[in-house]
Amino acid sequence: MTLHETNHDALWLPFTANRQFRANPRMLVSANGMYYKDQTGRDVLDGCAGLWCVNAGHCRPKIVEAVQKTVAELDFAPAFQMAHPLAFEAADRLAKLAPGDLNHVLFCNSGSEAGDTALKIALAYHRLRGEGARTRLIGRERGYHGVGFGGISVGGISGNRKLYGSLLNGVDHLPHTLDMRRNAFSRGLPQHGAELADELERIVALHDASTIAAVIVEPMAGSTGVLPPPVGYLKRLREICTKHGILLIFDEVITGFGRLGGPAFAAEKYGVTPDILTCAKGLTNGTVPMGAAIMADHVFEAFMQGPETAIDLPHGYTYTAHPMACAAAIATLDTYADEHLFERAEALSGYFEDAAHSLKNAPHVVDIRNVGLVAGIELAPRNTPTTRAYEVFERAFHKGLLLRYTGDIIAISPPLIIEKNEIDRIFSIIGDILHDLA
Ligand code: PXG
Repeated sequence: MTLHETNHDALWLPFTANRQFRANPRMLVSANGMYYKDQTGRDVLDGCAGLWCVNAGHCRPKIVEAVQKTVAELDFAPAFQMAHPLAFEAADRLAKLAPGDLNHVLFCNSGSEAGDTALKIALAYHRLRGEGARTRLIGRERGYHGVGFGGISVGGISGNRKLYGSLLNGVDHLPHTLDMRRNAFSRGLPQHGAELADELERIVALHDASTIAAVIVEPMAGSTGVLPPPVGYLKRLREICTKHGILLIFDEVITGFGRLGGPAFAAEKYGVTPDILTCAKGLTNGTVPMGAAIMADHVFEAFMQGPETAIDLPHGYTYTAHPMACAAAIATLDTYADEHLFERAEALSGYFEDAAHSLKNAPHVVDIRNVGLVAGIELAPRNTPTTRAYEVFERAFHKGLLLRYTGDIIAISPPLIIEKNEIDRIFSIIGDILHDLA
């Protein structure tokens, strides 16, 4: 069936203006390396690694072959009271990549599931240790932890919450860390704002530490427009959590797998180890859906105290540690290592930063934020917010560049295999569009 014969009404696209989209669909049909091809055969430079996930670039042979081989060999294996060798290998590889004593991996199928898994483990951890009153979960304004009920409850995006009823109760939020008055056009981590972590002390004073299970934050908020943490902020958050016996969860769904340059995870880059770390996206280079929650020793051990014959965690999914996902994860981690892609991201980050900040004086730009191979360009909103950034996104696609936008912020997060001339192209296309834009 050709695209013309297909009834476009059947597919409901998520996080999309469906009626607007159907009038003028943007369709991708294949991908290789840094490029997609659209339905007209045009190359589209991938400026956002798909959806922040294709860190090694598209259709990498080692990953494709591993998935193909596995699907023909072991299409499915149950994960409850059963396992398969690739599951153990993938978990071991991931635990070795994670910093500190983050040694115990539970697999799931997405970042949303990873977030809800981490929150459930935090609640159960306290209960098993005799502190069952610790039920409060603390998120952060402008936080994104996926779309499960747990994730939207601790998440800090009103648009993702307001339609869905009362959500989890007993949730509070830290303030977000964006401060354009003091930090606009910071390069890398902003200097001001570490003291915003002290707001956790205020929340503890209000509710009492004995009622708080966990704090969950993205080390760098991605979806709400690239908000790198102020210098010292994450360390301060860690200290306050430790002082009060509160578990710290880092959601590294976007920041993981070299996105910020250097080590695999932001936790290691900033020298702050959480009690639970969640990841997804780059774990399989986007090829097969997979997420994971990685627990520190003390968290895992709390679940290993009951009778040996009792199930220690009543949680998991039919597709936990799916063979194809495990094969993809192993081959992805091999590809990252073989090609030194995290180091590459670090080495390119200065060039990328200069290119991003070259748009400082372009029309409409009110802030540029960056770290590693991520940049956010914030535009002054029109009377109808988000329309300006949407227009940049749409015009860029027609000029052969895929971007993301959120609110009036354009997000750039290319695969880590990007070349300097492609970095130049991304920012020169954006610059041209901004000059043409009302
Ligand atoms: N946590 C974080 C920090 C995320 O960024 C999720 C959890 C949820 O992951 P799943 O796999 O359930 O979607 C995410 C997802 C965007 C964009 O353009 C970001 C995400 C997803 C789609 C679009 O900002 N992040």
